[in-house]
Amino acid sequence: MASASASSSLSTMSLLLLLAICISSLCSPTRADEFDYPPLVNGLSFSFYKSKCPNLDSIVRDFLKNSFKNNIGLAAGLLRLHFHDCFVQGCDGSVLLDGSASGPGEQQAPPNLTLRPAAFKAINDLRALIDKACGQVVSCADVVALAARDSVYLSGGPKYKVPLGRRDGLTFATRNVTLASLPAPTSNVTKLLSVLSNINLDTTDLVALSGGHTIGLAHCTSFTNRLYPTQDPVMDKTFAKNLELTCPASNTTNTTVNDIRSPNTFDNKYYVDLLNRQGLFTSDQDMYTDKRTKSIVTSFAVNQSLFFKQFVYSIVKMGQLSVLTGGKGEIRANCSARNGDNKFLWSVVGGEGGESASVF
Ligand code: HEM
Ligand SMILES: *[C@@H]1O[C@H](CO)[C@@H](O)[C@H](O)[C@H]1NC(C)=O
Ligand SMILES: *[C@@H]1O[C@H](CO)[C@@H](O)[C@H](O)[C@H]1NC(C)=O
Ligand SMILES: *[C@@H]1O[C@H](CO)[C@@H](O)[C@H](O)[C@H]1NC(C)=O
Ligand SMILES: *[C@@H]1O[C@H](CO)[C@@H](O)[C@H](O)[C@H]1NC(C)=O
Ligand SMILES: *[C@@H]1O[C@H](CO)[C@@H](O)[C@H](O)[C@H]1NC(C)=O
Ligand SMILES: *[C@@H]1O[C@H](CO)[C@@H](O)[C@H](O)[C@H]1NC(C)=O
Ligand SMILES: CC(=O)N[C@H]1CO[C@H](CO)[C@@H](O)[C@@H]1O
Repeated sequence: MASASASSSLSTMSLLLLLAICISSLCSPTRADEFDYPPLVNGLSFSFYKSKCPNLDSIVRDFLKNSFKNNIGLAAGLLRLHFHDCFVQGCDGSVLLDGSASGPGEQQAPPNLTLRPAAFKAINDLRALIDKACGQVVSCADVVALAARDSVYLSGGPKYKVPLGRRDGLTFATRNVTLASLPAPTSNVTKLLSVLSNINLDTTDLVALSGGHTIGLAHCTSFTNRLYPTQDPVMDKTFAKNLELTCPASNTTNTTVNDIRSPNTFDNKYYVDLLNRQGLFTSDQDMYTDKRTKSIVTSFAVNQSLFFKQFVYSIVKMGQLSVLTGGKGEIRANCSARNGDNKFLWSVVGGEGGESASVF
């Protein structure tokens, strides 16, 4: 490689170039830069906490790595939490608000009843660790986005960067707003595309983001519309028979896995399921029926790299939906409560300048 006789100015230049690349951290052993990213929203950046909380990445990664050893299902819970946060009035952490203080928040609306309590707990636990290391500088909405990212990576999926700098919202999402913002699993592609187009997500985003169903669980009630009173003719017969055993009409309290081929691994097998008519929800399987989405499904089923590449693009896009930045919103002391509703805030030291003072 090192050729002494080569033009010295050229080798100096390439050395400098290599150095420059290394300094901009592209030289780390595990690369996180192989993907295309959508344009970043004003106020968000990949290096937002670089000086304010230099160990943020490793705090989140190490905590989740440990947590997933005992409960890999938590990864699915955290990924879904980010989706719900972003789809309902933007990625502002409002999904985390405990509604009991000021009326029903997103947690009380039907689609969210199946969000995992362990995911909410993990966000609060992470928040406590981050506070201890850096003070109250990282928003809960950013913690959710980071936790979703690491859930994908630690489950076998792509390693990607998330832009940071979101602020936490002050507005509760009402039950109605939540219901209108989150599509039901009984939706067909027409309905899904119409919901997504309201927030500027397109057909490819729909297919790529639905790939989140490569991990996690679903309750029978999310898909028994395809079993009773009549079986959905699109569904594979053996698959349907097994689902009927898991979810007999007389008792639909059970759960089953979203992706029968590799339920805990973030891979492209979800799309292989769809090709085999083993998608769980109408919203999943209809993407292989509808002409607008069928070829995208097939392209992801045969090429995992393509799926990963598109998933990264689409989830970073999703992660920037209606974010609050700059001086908007706040940095919550407790992810479950707005600072103004937080009885315990007086005991918080090292809070973000000015914010705690204006609370009471
Ligand atoms: C396109 C519209 C979508 C619909 C209709 C939908 C619907 C659902 C439903 C009904 C469940 C099962 C809830 C239950 O019965 O327990 C579920 C689970 C899940 N969804 Fe989606 N989803 C959609 C998009 C997404 C997106 C964009 C992501 C993330 C990128 C995602 C990630 C997940 C995960 C990881 C689970 C498993 C959660 C767990 O095991 O706790 N979903 N989804
Ligand atoms: C919520 O939606 C229901 C049914 O569409 C409607 O009756 C109710 O008035 C709405 N509530 C609010 C607060 O908008
Ligand atoms: C899709 O669902 C909507 C209701 O959300 C319904 O009006 C429409 O007929 C359905 N389209 C097809 C092709 O099934
Ligand atoms: C729940 O699902 C399991 C696994 O498919 C099945 O063995 C069990 O009988 C189901 N429980 C009920 C109450 O149907
Ligand atoms: C359904 O099955 C579950 C688990 O087997 C059981 O705990 C529950 O009581 C059953 N519910 C009904 C309505 O039979
Ligand atoms: C799969 O997708 C990747 C990423 O777009 C692309 O570079 C590669 O050529 C594709 N592979 C095949 C076999 O088409
Ligand atoms: C955080 O806020 C929730 C909701 O108000 C409350 O139940 C909980 O006790 C608070 N946690 C801490 C550590 O203050
Ligand atoms: C809109 C939607 O997905 N609603 C579902 C939310 O979860 C409950 C309980 O699992 C279902 O009954 C709803 O259909």
